[in-house]
Amino acid sequence: NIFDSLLQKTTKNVSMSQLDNCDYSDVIKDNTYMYKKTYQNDIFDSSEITLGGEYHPERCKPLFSTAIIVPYRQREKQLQAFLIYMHNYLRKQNINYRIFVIEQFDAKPFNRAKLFNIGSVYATRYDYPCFILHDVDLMPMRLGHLYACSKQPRHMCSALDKFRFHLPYRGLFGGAVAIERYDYVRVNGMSNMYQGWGGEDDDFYERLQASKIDICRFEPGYSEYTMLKHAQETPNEDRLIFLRNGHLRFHTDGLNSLVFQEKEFKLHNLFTHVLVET
Ligand code: UD2
Ligand code: MN
Repeated sequence: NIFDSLLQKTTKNVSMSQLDNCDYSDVIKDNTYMYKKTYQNDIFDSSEITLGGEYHPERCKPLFSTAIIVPYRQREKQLQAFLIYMHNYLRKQNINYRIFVIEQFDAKPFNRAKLFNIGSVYATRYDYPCFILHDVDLMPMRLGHLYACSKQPRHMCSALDKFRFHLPYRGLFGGAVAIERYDYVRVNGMSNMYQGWGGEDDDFYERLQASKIDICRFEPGYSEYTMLKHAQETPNEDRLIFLRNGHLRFHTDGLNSLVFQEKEFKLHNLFTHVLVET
């Protein structure tokens, strides 16, 4: 039933490949526990990952193309761990993907949601039809959580170790979510106004609700995530006020009002790096 909720096909229309379609039935049945604390010491084999952190299965034709978008600033160790773990994890899923790291260059409070909007612009340039909006400190523990878009936007990390594997509230839509580009654009992306910690994920959920787009989740057994340890960031004092009147801004604050400056764009071996002033 996981498979039923996935889109039939969200791949980029690449070449007229002679290969057979990749088979995902094994992947989604495979609930192997992937997470181990030792990944940092493993010898990393980067074969088949191309410049910019893209992967394309070579033995079969992928049915899913996913842009993994990661908002980032000053979490070097976490980024290192994330890239290594995720490339090892994702290459086992037979999907086509690329990792975009959107780094905030300025010293203003961190603006997670705006960085996702910026990431969506770059992912669109690379023609990705499916976005996974992903915190840098989260790692999926079970192989079977396919990194593809479902028909409905999906909250992926619903069984997080930090929350003792329980969902704190039904409308939680933070951490790691999968959403089709079409739906992301339809709700005008996320708000650009949330600076500092908190609220931006709830605002995004409200946008989906207002457009009558329901979210979904896979079973908890497939949604176990671990969060790397870090200090609590400084909360945005205005977040509750913003949230309360957020609905007034859905159509004016988001992708259609996005302004930013690209400071640097670089293809690294394991990721596409976009450095921006917000
Ligand atoms: C929760 C949410 C997260 C977000 C946040 C509020 C879950 C599991 N997580 O995470 O999605 O809604 O609350 O904003 O529901 N970051 C940096 N550098 C910084 C600050 C943040 O790179 O200085 C990035 C990084 O990708 C990080 C993410 O922003 O993982 C979220 O920040 P957090 O991890 O401090 O927030 P947390 O764990 O409370
Ligand atoms: Mn975190």
